[in-house]
Amino acid sequence: MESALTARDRVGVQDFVLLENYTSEAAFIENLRKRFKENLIYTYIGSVLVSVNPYKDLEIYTKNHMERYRGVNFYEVSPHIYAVADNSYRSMRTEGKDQCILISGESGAGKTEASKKILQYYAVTCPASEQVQTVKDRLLQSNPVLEAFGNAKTLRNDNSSRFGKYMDIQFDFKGAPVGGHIINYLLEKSRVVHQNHGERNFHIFYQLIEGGEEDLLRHLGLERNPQQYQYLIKGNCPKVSSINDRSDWKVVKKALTVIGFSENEVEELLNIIASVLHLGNVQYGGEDSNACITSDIQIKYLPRVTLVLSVFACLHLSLTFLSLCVFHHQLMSPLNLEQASSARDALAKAVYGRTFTWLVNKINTSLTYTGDSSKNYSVIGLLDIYGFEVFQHNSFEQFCINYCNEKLQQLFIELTLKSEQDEYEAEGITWEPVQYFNNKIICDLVEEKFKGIISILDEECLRPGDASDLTFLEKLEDTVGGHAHFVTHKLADAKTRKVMGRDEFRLLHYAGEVNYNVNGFLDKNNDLLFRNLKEVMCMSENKILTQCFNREELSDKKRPDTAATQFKASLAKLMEILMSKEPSYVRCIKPNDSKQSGRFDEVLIRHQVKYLGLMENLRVRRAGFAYRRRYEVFLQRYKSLCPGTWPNWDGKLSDGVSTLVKHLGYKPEEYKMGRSKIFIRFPKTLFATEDALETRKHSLATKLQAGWKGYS
Ligand code: AD9
Ligand code: MG
Repeated sequence: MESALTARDRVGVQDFVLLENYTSEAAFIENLRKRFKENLIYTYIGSVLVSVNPYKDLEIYTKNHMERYRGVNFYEVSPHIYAVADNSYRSMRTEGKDQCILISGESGAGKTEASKKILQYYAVTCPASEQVQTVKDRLLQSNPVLEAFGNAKTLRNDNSSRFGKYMDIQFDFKGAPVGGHIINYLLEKSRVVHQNHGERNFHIFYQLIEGGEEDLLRHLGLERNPQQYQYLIKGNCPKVSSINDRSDWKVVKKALTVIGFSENEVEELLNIIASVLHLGNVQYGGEDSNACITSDIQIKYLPRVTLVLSVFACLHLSLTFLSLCVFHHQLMSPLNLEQASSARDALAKAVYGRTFTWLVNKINTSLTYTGDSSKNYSVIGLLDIYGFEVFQHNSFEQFCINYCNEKLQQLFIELTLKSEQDEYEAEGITWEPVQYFNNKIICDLVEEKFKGIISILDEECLRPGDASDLTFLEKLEDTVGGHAHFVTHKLADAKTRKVMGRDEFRLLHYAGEVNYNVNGFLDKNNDLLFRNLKEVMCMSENKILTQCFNREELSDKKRPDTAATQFKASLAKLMEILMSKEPSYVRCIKPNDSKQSGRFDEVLIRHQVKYLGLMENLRVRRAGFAYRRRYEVFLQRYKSLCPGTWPNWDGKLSDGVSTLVKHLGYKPEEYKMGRSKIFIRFPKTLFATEDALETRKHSLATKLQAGWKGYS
């Protein structure tokens, strides 16, 4: 039998707090590497779970595994995502406090997979009646639907989430999941009309074209070839080897039925998807001064758009003319080619974006808790949001995504430090503060009122006259030019200037430097759709569209908030939601950039360890004490090592633990007794105790075996 010591040598420690040299980044990475090599992708830092994407299917998500983690204390079994799920569940049940599990990490690190594993865990292990089973099924089936419409292949991840998702799972007093609610954050709508090289549009388009039945495609006027559609060929990547669009289509269709979509609703939804593709093929010709839709294309595609959307009104006119209201007179002003193309693209983005929101609302309705009207359920929230992103070309979308990651990092810093501090205080243990980088300074740079980047962007969006992406850049230079985390070509040193365009600004994020190209910032932030296009959409007979575009919006004189301001407000709300719950963390790491199993790219991993703040996290956790355990748990585990506490201890728990550790020879400087927990200063103390336990088990097993042999 392998001794505990050799096993530790081979597979590393399962909790980083047990690392002897806990301040060494090299030791941290070495521990990750050892475990990764052994397919042990999970490791703790205290109660935080660090997960490394294996890029291969591991046999660790079976029903047996789920059972192994059910109701078992965190430290009794090896680290696992199920342990985090179970721990949150038990805290919710025993302490009655709402929980949330925050999953973070860069694009492709495994956040969405982790959130799905957690959901599956609850679906399998929680009690269920027939009604609950329906909720469980719907919760599970919401994933393929939302992924079809909200995920896409990017250069970083073949199944990249292009929207943020926060999902509440609601549990009744018996601990059964009885409902759910999803909040979605800023879908990357620009992908509908444009994709970078090597990337795709949202999965649903390819699924429909590859998997859709002949009759259906005929009805929608679609050809079974993605190359036919302008909106699908921008990235020159119609097929992805890891994706089977045809079988995914079947999964999505079934999921829509399970969630409760009627046949009519599915038909109308697909009409919208098809219409977006047809819209993309509408091309303009004629003089530059005014656009006209090229006649053969017009005949071929525009009627299809009007037909599938059931808009028999003047879509043609609205795509080539702008209607203006001047002195109470309606005037029609022709659009030039560029304006007409962008009106078409704006319509496609608006239709898709609003349909996505409709879809989320529809799923929410089907997940609505139908129990008591008073809220007598508890909640576990799952946050799976787009990870930090750096591409060759970064635009408004990356700016928003990375800002969101800054906010989450800030929350992590505040909550881990705060809760740690609270624990030391509650237990009456002296706290030693740890230095860490607080990224609040970057959050402020982006979101501060009047002076932050979003405010400046809004100001340029609202300013009549010559406002442009470049004047926005100049304003940034004037206002935040002196900020330590902001650089432009003009302000940069000679070396940086070489790698920066004149139309870019650089932010020094907590996770690294990113150059953002300002082209398109104003348009994307304005997110305007001509009024007459909205009017046409309101007239559609497609029931989904009439819910997405309503007349009230037309009479609203107030200019809607810009995209960035809406996003900022939704993030502020999200922070409030998360702060009101007890958090658990899953920190995902991507092992390499080539999506390969078995490759441990040290430089890439070191970078993530740094920006996820894992070393600081570990130092905070170790500030003074490597290990802490509630008295009853500690006693239960080790009581067999001391005749005074074995088999049962009847007295005060703390006295039992004192008796036990004295018997084990703990020196006074090695531990402290808190109010409800024992705090152990050095890992080696605990290792010695664990080894003693192992030896005892081994000798017991040997004796038993010998006994049996003697008996037979
Ligand atoms: V993004 O910010 O949405 O672009 P995620 O969500 O962090 O990103 P995702 O969960 O989609 O990444 O994982 C990327 C791919 O890694 C998956 O499609 C799987 O192929 C692979 N993966 C991730 N986690 C696991 C795992 N636990 N086991 C096996 C995994 N494969
Ligand atoms: Mg994801």
